Amino acid sequence: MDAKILEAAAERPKPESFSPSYGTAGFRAKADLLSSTVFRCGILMAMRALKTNKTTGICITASHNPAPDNGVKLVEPSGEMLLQEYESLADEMAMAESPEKLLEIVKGAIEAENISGDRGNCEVLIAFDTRPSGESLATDAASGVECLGISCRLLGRLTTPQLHWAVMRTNQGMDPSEEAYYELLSNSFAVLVGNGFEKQLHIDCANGVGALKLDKMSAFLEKVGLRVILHNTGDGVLNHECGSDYIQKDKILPSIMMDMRINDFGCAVDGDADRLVYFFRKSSESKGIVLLDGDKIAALVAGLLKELVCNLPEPLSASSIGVVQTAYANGSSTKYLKENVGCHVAITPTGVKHLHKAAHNFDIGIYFEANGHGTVLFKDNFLSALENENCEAAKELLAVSRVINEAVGDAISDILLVEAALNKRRIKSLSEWATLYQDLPSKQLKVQIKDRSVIKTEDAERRVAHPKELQQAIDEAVAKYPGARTFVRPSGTEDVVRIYTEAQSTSDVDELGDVVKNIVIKTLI
Ligand code: G16
Repeated sequence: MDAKILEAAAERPKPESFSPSYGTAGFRAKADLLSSTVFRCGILMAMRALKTNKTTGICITASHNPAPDNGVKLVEPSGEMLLQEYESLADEMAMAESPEKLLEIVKGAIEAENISGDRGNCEVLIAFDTRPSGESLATDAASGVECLGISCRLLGRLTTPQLHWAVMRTNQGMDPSEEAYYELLSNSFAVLVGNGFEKQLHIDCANGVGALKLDKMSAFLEKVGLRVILHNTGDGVLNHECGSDYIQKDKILPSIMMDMRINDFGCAVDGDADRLVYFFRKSSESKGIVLLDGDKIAALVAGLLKELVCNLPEPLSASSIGVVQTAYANGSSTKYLKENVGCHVAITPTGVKHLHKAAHNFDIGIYFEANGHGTVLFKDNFLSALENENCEAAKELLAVSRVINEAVGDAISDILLVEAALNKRRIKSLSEWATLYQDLPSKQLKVQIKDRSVIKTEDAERRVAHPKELQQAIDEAVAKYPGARTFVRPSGTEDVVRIYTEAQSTSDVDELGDVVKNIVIKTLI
């Protein structure tokens, strides 16, 4: 192992001025900086496979980031993201300045973790998205895995959630193939919507890997009555003026979709198809859209699941349902979930890794970030209890648990969940869904500063803990706008500081957003 690591690491030196840091969802940077980082992640995930004697995964993607970026998402044997306790080891390995230093860290970790040489069931699955740099970075990751003497399987292009799903299924001893994914999801969807379902859905694929996979899946979906019309399928630039991040932040229809009619159902995924938002056109003259974001998806799904749980016999009807949100959740959605749906609401910092963990605290844990990243988790003993029930509600809850990708937020599986929920709740149009509650006006801005890591946050990122004068100035500004809310946090995926404002009117939101942006610039630039 020692010679292999020294030799392979020397072939992929860490660029001198590059300081990789494990962020919200793994490492991200300009693709040409990442060879050393990804190689080292290969070693780390081989160590996790050896430690657990199971299959782990690596996905080469920068998700919603611009095309020249790339990144790496790391997958535990459960199919979930890398356990947070290993993030500092990932940072240490990525930052090692020389092959010798890297080897010292790896040997130290192997000893501390008591990792044996037993290679029984170990394997690492590796996939990549459509970025041009994907394949060669996947080869770097594979070299890292092979340094520890275990095998890896290159699965080619997959969406991030498909890779998470394949890892989870492999460790469950179930068929992890793409074919099995399409079959399970569409068959479970059919159980939920029954015969005679007919629907047409426009999907903005962000010019990403989702286009390839939705195209493959379309035949399966057509059989169960869902006809998908795919846009931004790869001819344009990845995530550029298209995809879920663009639609959510700019609320504008991508030019290529101007043929959509006002009553058409539209949705958009991001570059690696782990986020989903829905939308419809405001008018046939303008490019403006009405957005149904992750908060609206959570409200729709929570309503359905609550109804199904209420229809179960006692004591199952008292099972806990919780929705996990972040500070970005619109205040109206939180109020609606608590007061109208009647479920628990928990707030965590941004990042699926935090929401996913909190969702495990409920029998049914629903989590969606406003940006459309989310899924539903079911406790194992709750599912076992459902297996022993013969009622319709139990059968439908089991079908929901199969439609959904419990490993991680998955736009493809979430489309089926949304469509099933609209069907079950007899919601006929997106405008009807939009009226479940009225969003408070809100806005997101980005500012680039010299070093965003100087900002430290607290209270689930709702307040700045450091620098203190930044929060003081924000408090003074927000106090002038009744019912307003604002927060500032450093992004963990892009080199920007994000600013969120919410207020009673659009003019207040615009004004307060600008005020806070100036405060950030004045305090930190
Ligand atoms: C990733 C994470 C999400 C997070 C988003 C933005 O999404 O998986 O949980 O909301 O980054 O994070 P930040 O505001 O720190 O940049 P994706 O879709 O890019 O993988």
